[in-house]
Amino acid sequence: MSTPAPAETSDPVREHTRTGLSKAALMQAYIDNLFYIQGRFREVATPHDRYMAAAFTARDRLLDRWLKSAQVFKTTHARTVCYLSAEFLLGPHLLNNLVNLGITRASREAATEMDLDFNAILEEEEEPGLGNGGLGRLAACFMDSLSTCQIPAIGYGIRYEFGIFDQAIEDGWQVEKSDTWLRNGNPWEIPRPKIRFPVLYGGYTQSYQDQDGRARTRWVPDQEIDGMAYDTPVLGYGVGNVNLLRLWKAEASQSFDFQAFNVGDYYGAVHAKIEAETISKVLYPNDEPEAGKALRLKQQFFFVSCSLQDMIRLHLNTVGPLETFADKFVVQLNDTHPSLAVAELMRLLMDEQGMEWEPAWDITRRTFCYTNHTLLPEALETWSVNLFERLLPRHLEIVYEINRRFLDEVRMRFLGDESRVARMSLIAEEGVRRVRMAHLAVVGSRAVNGVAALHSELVKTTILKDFHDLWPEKFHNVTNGVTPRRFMVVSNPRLAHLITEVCGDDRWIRDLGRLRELESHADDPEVQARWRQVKTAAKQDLAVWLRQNTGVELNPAVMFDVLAKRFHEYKRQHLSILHVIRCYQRLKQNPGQEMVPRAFVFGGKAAPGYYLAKLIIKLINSVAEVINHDPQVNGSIRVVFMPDFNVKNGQRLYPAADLSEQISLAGKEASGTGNMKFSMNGALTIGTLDGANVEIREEVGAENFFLFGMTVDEVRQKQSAGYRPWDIYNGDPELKADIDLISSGLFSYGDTNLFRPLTDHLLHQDPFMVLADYRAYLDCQERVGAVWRDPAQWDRMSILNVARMGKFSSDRAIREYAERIWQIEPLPVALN
Ligand code: RUG
Repeated sequence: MSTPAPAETSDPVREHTRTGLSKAALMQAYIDNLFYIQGRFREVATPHDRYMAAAFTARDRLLDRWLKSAQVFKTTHARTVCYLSAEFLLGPHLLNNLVNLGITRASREAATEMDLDFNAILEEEEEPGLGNGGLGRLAACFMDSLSTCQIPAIGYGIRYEFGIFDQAIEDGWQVEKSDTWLRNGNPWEIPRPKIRFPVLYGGYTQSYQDQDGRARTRWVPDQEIDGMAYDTPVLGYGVGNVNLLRLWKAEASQSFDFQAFNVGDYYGAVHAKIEAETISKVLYPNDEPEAGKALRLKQQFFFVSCSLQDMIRLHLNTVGPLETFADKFVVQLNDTHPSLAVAELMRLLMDEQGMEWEPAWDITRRTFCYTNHTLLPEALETWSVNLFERLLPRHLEIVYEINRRFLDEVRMRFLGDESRVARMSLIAEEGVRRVRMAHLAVVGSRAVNGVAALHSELVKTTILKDFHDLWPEKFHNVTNGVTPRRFMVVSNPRLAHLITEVCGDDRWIRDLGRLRELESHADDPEVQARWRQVKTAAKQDLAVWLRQNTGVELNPAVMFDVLAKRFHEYKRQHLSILHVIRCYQRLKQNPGQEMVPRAFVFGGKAAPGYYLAKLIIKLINSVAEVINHDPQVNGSIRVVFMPDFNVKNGQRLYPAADLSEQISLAGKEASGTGNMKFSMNGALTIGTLDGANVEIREEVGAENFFLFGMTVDEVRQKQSAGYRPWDIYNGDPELKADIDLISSGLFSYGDTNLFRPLTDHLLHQDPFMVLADYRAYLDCQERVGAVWRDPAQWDRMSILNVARMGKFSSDRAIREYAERIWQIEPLPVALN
């Protein structure tokens, strides 16, 4: 293979190798990067070398735009959103960046001309799994949309050395493997060794008088570590705006090391270094029990403290006096994980910057906004006062003082209502005293929002009702959204291409409402045929991947019925497997029975310590084993578990799904975002009236959505009337037969005990009312089957689903935050 001609001979006007967007410039850049960064010539380059060279080629182009953005933001003193999130589930960068740069085609052509396999290069990328699921992925979608909507922003988080575990399936069980995403280097980040801040822990506080005779508090910590910044540029789609994702890595404090060396304690210094670095070592899986979480509290404080110190530094360097801090920055707290920021900003303003309480509190309250993502009591964070005091003694004093002043306000407003005062306190007094982080976030913020209309209503009427009574104007809803760049253009290029052709242009990618243009084509047989071809091609791709990775063969002609999300009882993966078992029994009992053939595809991780969730994974795999090996049924139904559901694998699933399962118990899923991703890719939804399903159904039309199950009110009524799952089991012979089949040992090589914890739990407690919704779910699945038999009808519904998904772009969500909550205007950065 000959070396391609350098850029200047193929372009009339020579483009810069590092910034040019033509095929020739990209080829030259790739070769240069392979040589000068990877130190390889083409004949010996490994797949990884090729990926790195391609990544650096894209990154140079990002940097060019980033520096221009930074200049604009600096000179205009732009108001800036700081998005504080313990998780950013980014997914692979390369193709997303090529799409946003507008150079996918040129890159593909450049690769072909250099005899490189473009898709193989993309596959080589290891994704940064710095999040658990929906919450972390939402943060990543928001970063994309903030840049695309031209809102100046910094995402602040933690650069975990080990992200969410990789999931393997062994003997049907989930096995966790450590995620070593950094082992081959990360070409997207830029280390900033000079941007580092000390983070303090432990010790005690002292009172003293300052030079002006004012009473002050000094914190004497017993541990100091450093946070060092790593920056990743985030480019918007088709714009010049690049925002910054700044993740903090924990390192031994340089001053502490120095002291240890001075007294000759070499091993002590090394030990301190190791201990310091553990703070950003590993992402905690959620849904884990409380024990041993001191490190998590340390992590939360670590990134919050670094981020606020960084904001103060930026403010003092550019704008000036801290009195205007809240005009320069608005800080969005993504859940309660960063809510220590309220106390830490108070400390920094008072103890470090010498402010009095009142002005510091005024700034703090004007700076923060808080997003709630869950109503589940076990997910609402609290920290024991003892642990809090041990790690953050100064912050506990500040929390107490915030609480004292706040409860005075409550008492004034609700005279004599001491039970309300106890409910609203930042400290839960019953049992072991605990700090309620959601209360701290609400009191310290000027806006609070839920993530879907139903969820935001429930926030106001249940968990934060007392706060809503006090400050109704603080409460908002911003329904979640997802980025159509990653979840349509990157994941499903065939569909994106077809949509662009039918709509006449690709403006829908930045303005998703334009998908409405598809509506008038929903009945067009030619569009329908092409729509179907696109779906079938995606199903073929998925089938190949699943065969290679699981050994299970799927027929792309059958309905792909997909349930992929984190495993949790409230999400009710076990309801779906009961349906699978029902199909199996029906086929076994009535071999001639007409049944719509289906491939049931499951995916998702369970928290390592969540036994029942892991048992549900085992059950799915065990049912799969029996069904897939039974020739009497395996022509009609197959079951497959996709291992290691992450962003990259999600991108394989969304385009290939015909049916999207969104079957949580009403009132439990705050929003869900997978529901949006599936629907955007033409899957029809079978779902309950929960989270954003409600709004998806409103948008796509009730007739294009398969609804089943109890409403929130019905759930409440049933619970208060005394829910008895045992009676439902006894009253429904099919349900009884399905559960009995699990208990019989058929799926466990005769072991009748293996699944007992699950079946017993369902029969006697069933906290998420699987049994109560079983019959409605089965009936609804019959309706799904009936529509599937009419392909034109199915295709029409699928097209209409996509056409009406405009609302669920994260661009819309970000615009709502910008207008209603942040009061921030777009600041366009010119492309050239
Ligand atoms: O469970 C929620 C999802 O319903 C939601 O769509 C997502 C983004 O808002 O956040 C998820 N979530 C909630 N993840 N962690 C929590 C609780 O900390």
